[in-house]
Amino acid sequence: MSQTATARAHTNIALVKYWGKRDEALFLPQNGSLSLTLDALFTTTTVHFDPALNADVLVRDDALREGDEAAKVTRFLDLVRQQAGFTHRARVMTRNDVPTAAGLASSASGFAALAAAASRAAGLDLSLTALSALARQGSGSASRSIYGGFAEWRKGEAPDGADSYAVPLVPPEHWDVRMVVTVLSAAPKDRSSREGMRHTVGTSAFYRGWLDTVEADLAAARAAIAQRDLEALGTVAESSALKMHGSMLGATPPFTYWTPATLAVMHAVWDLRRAGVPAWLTIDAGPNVKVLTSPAAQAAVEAALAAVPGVESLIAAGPGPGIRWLEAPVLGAD
Ligand code: 2P0
Repeated sequence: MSQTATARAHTNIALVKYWGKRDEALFLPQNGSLSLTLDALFTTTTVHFDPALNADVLVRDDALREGDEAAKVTRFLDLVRQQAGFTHRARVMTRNDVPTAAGLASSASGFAALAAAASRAAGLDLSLTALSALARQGSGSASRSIYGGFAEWRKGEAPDGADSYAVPLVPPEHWDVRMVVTVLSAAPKDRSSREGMRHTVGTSAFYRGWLDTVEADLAAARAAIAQRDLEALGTVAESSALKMHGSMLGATPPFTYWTPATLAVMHAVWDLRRAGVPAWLTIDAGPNVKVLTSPAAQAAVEAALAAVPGVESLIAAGPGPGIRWLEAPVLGAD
């Protein structure tokens, strides 16, 4: 076996959201989702299986990581070791190329890169489909970061998760859209997406309503992407995000990831639209608002968002590539 491999994966933003699991252990979702992979935000990871190690070692962004974060990586590597049929421990070195303080979840790019690097280092030659199903078991949204451009995670029906993986819809060259991410000055989220979705599935009076419209939203998003219809895609993306966040307001007790600055940015986006600028919002399990727009309108959107009180910085991204294996390793602290 090769023992060492390096891979890079880009993060993705869901336009039709994943919110809720039907199987927590296997990371099987209640609903399908659809996303855009971004060029500007990515994770690069080297995995080295070493028979001399007694335990896995995780170095992220030049610092040794322990506790929950390392435990999740070990749990994931156990899946790879099981498939490969050996028990060697690994040294994992990973680097997040995400602008400082972006406050963006890196679990999608992180587990996609880890799946690609660890499987290759273990000598497994997985198809992209198998790689997506593997990445899913680190973090659901990671299943979609295997592919560039637009991708859809099919929820599947099988109890063992065999048919729950992402498929590519169109490559990045198909359509140049932009996503402008607002980085808000806010306290870090106090409820993980994992816990937030569990609480919503278990207690929300609106959860059934959330599920009821997902299939139609997926169909509308697929058609909009095929036709490069930004208004149609933006409309369904904004609707999906707001329905997801509405389901949290229906939970017992209710909760939200929004802050006053979140709401201020939402109003700024709606003002832009009223002024004829193509801009639609989406929000994940945190306060930051992401705005879908066109290359031509990007400057106007950035100017308007930068002027909203509470917006600390902006990150603009376009469609990015899928998983790649690299020659050079990530060098971590010894
Ligand atoms: C998504 N989110 O579709 C949704 C929308 C956040 C809101 O996937 O528990 O880190 O690891 O499967 O993938 C973030 O949750 O959750 C997420 P787990 P994940 O992008």
